[in-house]
Parts: sequence; C-alpha cells; structure tokens
Amino acid sequence: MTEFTNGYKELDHCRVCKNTDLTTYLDLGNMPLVNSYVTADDDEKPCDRYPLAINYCPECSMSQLSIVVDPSIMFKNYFYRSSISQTFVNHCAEYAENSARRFSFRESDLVVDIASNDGACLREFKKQGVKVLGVDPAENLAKIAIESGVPTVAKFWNADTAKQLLADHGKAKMITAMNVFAHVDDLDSFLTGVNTLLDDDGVFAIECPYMFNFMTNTEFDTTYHEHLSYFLLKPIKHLVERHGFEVFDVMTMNIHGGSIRVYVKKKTSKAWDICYQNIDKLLLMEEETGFHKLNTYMHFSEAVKNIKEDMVNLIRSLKAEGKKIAAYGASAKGNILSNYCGLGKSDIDYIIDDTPEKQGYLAPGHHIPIVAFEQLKKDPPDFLILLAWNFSHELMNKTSAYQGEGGKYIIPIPQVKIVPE
Ligand code: JHZ
Ligand code: ZN
Repeated sequence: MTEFTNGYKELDHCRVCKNTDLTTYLDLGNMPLVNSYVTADDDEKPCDRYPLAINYCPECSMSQLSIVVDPSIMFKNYFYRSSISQTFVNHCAEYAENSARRFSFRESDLVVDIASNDGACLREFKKQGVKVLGVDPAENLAKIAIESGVPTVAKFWNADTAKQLLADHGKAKMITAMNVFAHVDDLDSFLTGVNTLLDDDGVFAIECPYMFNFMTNTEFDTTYHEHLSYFLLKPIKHLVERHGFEVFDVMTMNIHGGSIRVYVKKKTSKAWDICYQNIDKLLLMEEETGFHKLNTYMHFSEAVKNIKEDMVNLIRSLKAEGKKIAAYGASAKGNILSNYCGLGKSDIDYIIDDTPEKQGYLAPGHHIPIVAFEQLKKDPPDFLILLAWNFSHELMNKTSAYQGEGGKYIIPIPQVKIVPE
C-alpha cells in the first residue's frame, strides 16, 4: 500500500525534531512539478499541480514543505543535468582537489556521491586517483554517467541501499551529498545509510542551498516540491548528532544562489580536528540574524509578493510597448518564478536551455517552448529573462553577441532589474 494519496502526503510534524506545532510562512499556491517537462502532444492537457507552502518549526528552526510528493513521480526520469553549467563543474573540480589534499586520498580509497546525477562531481574526484561510485535513482542519468566512466547504481539512497553497496564495494572514505539533502523526506534512513557505508574515520559532506541566502536574497523561486527542507546549520547539527555523527567544519559558498557545505564525521573518530571557530561563528550569525524567531520569516512573504508585483508590472509594460521577451535557463527555479508570476506564452516567446534532454519540450505549467541556443540568433528578443539567475555571469558571457547588438537582460532575483539599465 502506498503512503501517498493523489501523489502526495501531508507532513504534520517536523522532519528533524518531530514537533507537530508548525507555522506556515510562505504559500505559493498550487504549482506544477518543476522537472516534469511536457511533450508537444500534451500541450492541451493541464499539468498536475500540488500545494507549495513552507512551514517553520519553532523548536529546531527548520523550514520544510507542508507536503511530500511521491519521489518516484519526481526523480525516476530526471532531465536536470548538473554538468551543463561550467560554473558548477569548476566548483566540483575545486571540491575534489581540495578534498584530496585535505583528507589525504589514497588510490584504494572509495568516494561515493549520493544523487550523483550525470556523474559531474565524480568525474572530478576520479581525476584525483580514487575509486568512485555514484548512486542516483534516475535511470537515464545513471546511464549517461556510466558511459562517461563513472560507475553508478540507479537507486534511491537509503539504509537498505547502503547495506547492499557495503556488501558489493566495501566502506567509503568519503561520502558526498550535493544538492540532495534538501530533497529527502526520511533523513533518518538517509543518515543510517551513511553510517553503514562510511569508514570509521571517513568524511561525510553535505552541500545544500543555505537558508541565509534564501531569506536575505528573497530566493523564493528555489521553493519547489523537490526541495522539502530549507536548511540552517543548527538543524543539520541537531540531526547528525542524533545519528552518532559530529560536524567538524562548515563553509558557505557562492553556488546555486548561496550554499552551505557541512563536513561530518563519526563521533568516535579522532581523525579530523573540529573547527569550532567556523561552526560557532555560523551558529551565532544564524541566531543574531533572527532565524530562531518566527517573526523573521513572516516578512519574507511580503518581499516575495513585491518581487511578483515588480516582475508582472515590468513584463506587462514591456509587452504594452510591443517588446519581444524570451528567457534563458529552463531551470526548476525559473519554472516556479514564471508560474507564480502568472507569465505565459503571450509574455515569453521561448526559453533557451542548453540541456539537450529539455529541448523540444514545453516548460511545466504554462507550456512555454524550450529551445536550443541557436534560436537567440534566429529570432532575437528585446529582453532576455535570466531564469537561471544564479548563473547570470555564465549566461551573459555566452550571450555577449546578443548584448553587443543591444539586447537587454531582466534579472528577477534578488530584485527585478534590467541590465544594462
Ligand atoms: P540550475 C537544480 O535547480 C535542480 P535548477 C535541483 N533540484 C537542485 O537542487 C538545484 O539545482 C540546486 C541551464 N543552463 O542549475 C541548465 C544552460 O542552458 O540553476 C539548467 O536547465 N546554459 C537538483 O534547475 C538551468 O539552466 C548554461 O550556460 O533551478 C540551470 O538550472 C547554464 C549555466 C545553465 O538549477
Ligand atoms: Zn523541528
């Protein structure tokens, strides 16, 4: 019997501390699934929509969606490819080099990446001379990763998968979890699995979007059904400690709109020194910024409404002047931003995306067509909305010819602005 009714279940307690007294501070209404791209044949068919709202837990300061959509609907066939952004690939290369140095990798060491996508991260770790193994439920992505030389098991990560991998591959020196921790409902099973597969002196590193950037830059469009949790360091620390781990270092990074990387070890391990300074500094910053007070979150909703209003007003006035508008980056966040602002085919002619798997499809909700880069030359707009605003720099570099001919950009986050003004 499935635990999901109509594809989702309500979450009536905090995922971290189990408290049942939660408060909603952001409600984006019913939104489509951001990575469920639509074929041209289904253009007339409305997309399935699910409630999208964030709840706050006053006990442990965790923010989490009010529902959980059945992960098998979202992740089995997944179009998002992490290797499409060079900025992200460079980030992974730096991560791998840094890890090899800091954790003294040896040839016999195994690095396991949870939610390894198309192998982007592990290809970089492999260059450091270690053994690598990817785990990802998307069969289409596992196939791409394997073809590129990254052994990958097409499974969801959980306690059972870890037992199987332990039997087949032995213990891991390092387990990386990039942009997956926020996607997981049962974090207890997730961490039990890490405990099983991780070497006693191994390193587990969680990387995920950081609540500080989410809140201060009003990155509301990174709210979607895949992102079940919106993390501060405090609840991560609480959670891993409950599972016999210890945070030994933490850093913030300028990727995906601002992320946090948390280094974790087994409590019993003496292999890695604890960088109390970094940990305490961030915990204090979280407290001083007001992240443990519900009131801080209540203002967020107003800021979100302001962005919507600014965006809608700008697009409507440009359309009234007869301007042509397109977008770049059929990203998950872009699909939320455009759907929440009620933008559609009459506002945005097309969305460029370099991911071959997305091209030819329609974006979820409003069904705006997704096209290859060449469309920009064939049919240039007056304005290009950077829906993947987290990669604005890379997108603007790629489109320098468009800009050279007078083309302008609209960057929606943290405030709606036209570039150049
Ligand atoms: P991008 C993803 O969200 C999905 P998305 C996921 N849920 C997650 O957790 C976050 O990342 C962290 C395209 N693009 O990375 C590629 C180009 O075409 O901002 C992507 O479709 N050319 C796992 O989808 C999109 O833009 C380029 O040069 O919001 C970017 O999506 C570049 C740089 C990107 O994440
Ligand atoms: Zn809680």
